[in-house]
Amino acid sequence: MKLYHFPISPNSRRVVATLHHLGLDCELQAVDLSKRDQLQPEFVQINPNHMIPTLVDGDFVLWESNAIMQYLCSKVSDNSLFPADPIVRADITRWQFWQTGHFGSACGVFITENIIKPVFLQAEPDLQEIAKGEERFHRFAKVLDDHLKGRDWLVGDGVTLADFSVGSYLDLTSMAKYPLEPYLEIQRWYAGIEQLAAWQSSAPQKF
Ligand SMILES: N[C@@H](CCC(=O)N[C@@H](CS)C(=O)NCC(=O)O)C(=O)O
Repeated sequence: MKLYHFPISPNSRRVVATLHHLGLDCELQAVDLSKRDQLQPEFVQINPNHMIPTLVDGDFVLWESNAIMQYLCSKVSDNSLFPADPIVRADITRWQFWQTGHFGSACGVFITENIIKPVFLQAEPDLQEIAKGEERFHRFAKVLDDHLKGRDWLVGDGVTLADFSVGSYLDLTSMAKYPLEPYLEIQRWYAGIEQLAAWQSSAPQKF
């Protein structure tokens, strides 16, 4: 298997952490988004969205990080990241969809305005966009914070794909400047994710 990724991308990090946690062999190929390498014709042929992460497994090409994570789990029987129980699976999948549709897009505003623009595009953040992002961030961070009261993990008693998917943004908290201060449950939960060997070994080099 080969995974095309960009190390600081949360979308990539959660897939790499899944690979490490499952102990799967996979070649990692970095696609440098800062150089627009995702637009190279060879890569667009693999993923017409020109987005990482993208997995190639023999003749099968799979994009969308959460689909890749579930596919990787299907290769390891009895794994605890995505257990076979239908209700547990549905619960994990719910959080993965929620990350894609809501929490991740709220975090994405801060990543774009406070990291991508100043670091990669030498552009100023748009304060109106940040204000809209704040409203969205607070709406969904409250849902997450409330859910985490009395829990160490999003689903059940151990780490699952749900934690990797939703937690993947939080490594960028200080650079992206998410307004995370009021959300003590989220901070406590993420500190637990940071203790995991697979999370530590999948960490991007700081830039
Ligand atoms: N929903 C996708 C999002 C992937 C995504 O947004 N990738 C970004 C980097 S974080 C990308 O490759 N952008 C390059 C581009 O749009 O050209 C997933 O979960 O895999």
